[in-house]
Amino acid sequence: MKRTLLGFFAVSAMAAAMGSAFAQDAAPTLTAAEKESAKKIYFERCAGCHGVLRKGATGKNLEPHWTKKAKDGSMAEGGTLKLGQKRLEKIIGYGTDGGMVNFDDILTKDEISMMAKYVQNTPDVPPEFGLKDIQASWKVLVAVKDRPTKQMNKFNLKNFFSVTLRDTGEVALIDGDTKEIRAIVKTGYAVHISRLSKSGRYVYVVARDGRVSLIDLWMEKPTLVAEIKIGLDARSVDTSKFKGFEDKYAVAGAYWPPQYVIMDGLTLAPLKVVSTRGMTLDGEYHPEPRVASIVSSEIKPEWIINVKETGKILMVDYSDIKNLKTTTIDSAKFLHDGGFDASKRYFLVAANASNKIAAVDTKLGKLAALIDVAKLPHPGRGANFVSPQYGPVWATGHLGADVITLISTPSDNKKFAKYKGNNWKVVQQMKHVPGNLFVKTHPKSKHFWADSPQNPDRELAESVSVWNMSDLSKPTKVINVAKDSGLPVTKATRRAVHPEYSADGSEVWISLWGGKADQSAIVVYDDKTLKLKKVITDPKMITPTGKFNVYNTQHDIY
Ligand code: DHE
Repeated sequence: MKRTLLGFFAVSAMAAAMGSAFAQDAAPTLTAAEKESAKKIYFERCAGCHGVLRKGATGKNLEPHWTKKAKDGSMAEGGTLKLGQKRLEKIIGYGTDGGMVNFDDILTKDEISMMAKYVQNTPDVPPEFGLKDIQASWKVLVAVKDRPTKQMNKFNLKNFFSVTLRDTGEVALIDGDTKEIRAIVKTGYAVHISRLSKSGRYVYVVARDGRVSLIDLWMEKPTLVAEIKIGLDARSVDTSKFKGFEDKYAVAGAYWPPQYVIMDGLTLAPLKVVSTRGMTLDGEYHPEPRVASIVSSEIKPEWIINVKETGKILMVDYSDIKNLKTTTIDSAKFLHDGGFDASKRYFLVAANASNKIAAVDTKLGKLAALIDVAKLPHPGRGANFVSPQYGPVWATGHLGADVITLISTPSDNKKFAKYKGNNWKVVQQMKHVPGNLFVKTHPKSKHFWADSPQNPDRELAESVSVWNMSDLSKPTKVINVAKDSGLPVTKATRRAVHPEYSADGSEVWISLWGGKADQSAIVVYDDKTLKLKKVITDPKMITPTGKFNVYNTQHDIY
């Protein structure tokens, strides 16, 4: 059986059927086939928020001590009513006010009932995936000596976009100047994000099945040159960006097993695996502290690695990986995504289930501030601009609140000295709608873009909002991207997601994330006029989500 999280799910379903040590206590029973199918759905749809071991993070704890009703009617710890079959079915079907989305349009009634039963059973523990397994999965498809020594194509690579085609497990490399798809590269299951090497030559892609893919943009056609699996479930990847270490190392973080892996930047050869298991901020042992976002400092040879469940931010010094030095910064629990401020000295990360933003001073290796914000902050990498009233700010949107939060960030520029007293304070909340995932602006733009793909209202989920920097009190325009695309209306909501700028800041690209069986599109707007410029679509354009412009990603421009 293949070593994948899904493979594990299949094995343990068989074991359950055979009445082995995997057998559960007196929870609702499932047939072996149901259990297998429930595990697959749990991994694909639920584990990201609730954790493989169901200990809870962005989503609630789903262990039997509180999902399963007790015969004697006793309450869970803290006096909470235990959930039970009916309540679970309602939650899965219709979602919650706490931000969980409804699944009644994705799962059938029977599947919802099966999932409600499944989560009342004891979670199974998937296998480890150490250096031997990682090594065995490693493939170099084009050796470094066989790669070109100069760019072999005439493309303007700076304005390429690496686009996640989520449900086909591919990325599309799209030429930003001509809008042509130059290559589609097979990556991994439910591919997640792309990051760029410091030189801008290599694209690193991470998929949810733990696969990291390395694409060389200098070849005649962008080509996959190496791949590896760093775990069974992963979300983050980055490279070494400090002077003298350009393109030398890559690092990727896994959700399962909870670990990060340091690799050779040119071949992905695995060099070191580091576990993130350990104590939370509360001093309790956690078996599944997952690696969330990773960013690469340009002012020190360090990666900033955010460990979700422990609430600890690791500053990992890669200048000597045999003697790895790590500064551990306590922040707040359930760290998720984040990005640098405009100076690139400070890194701001959402502790989303704690409704906080943690700001790290990467120069001093210390927490600079812990800022209370509205419910479920979700910045992506955030957005930096100079507010006419408050000076330099970093912005985050929220999944669970109808605002965009602006936080004042420090600056060495004397002209901003008068704003110093505001630093690390929430200086403004711009009115938006809940269900926002990503915000974006560009140093050359006067506009600020925010999506709302998780909003339950179809029209809002299919639209984006744009503000003019001179008046942030309300959006100047709400653009219905699905309508603009001209694509036929389908059963599935076509979520408008992840605004991304072209290298020169003149265009904004929005993904229209439709159903798996539907053709989707990327819709391009002129940033000055906010007018539709181009709809990029193709039969192969299935479920586009994140888009990563080479120049902007390489230089952390957002
Ligand atoms: Fe993401 C970034 C985790 C679901 C699109 N997402 C991130 C990061 C993490 C994360 C930890 C930061 C990576 C970094 O910077 O190194 N995402 C998770 C989840 O755990 C979650 C909630 C559930 C899951 O099971 O995966 C999840 N993410 C999604 C989606 O459903 C999205 C909307 C569509 C998709 O393609 O899967 C999605 N996530 C993205 C994107 C980014 C991202 C586009 C990068 C934003 C950026 O501009 O950098």
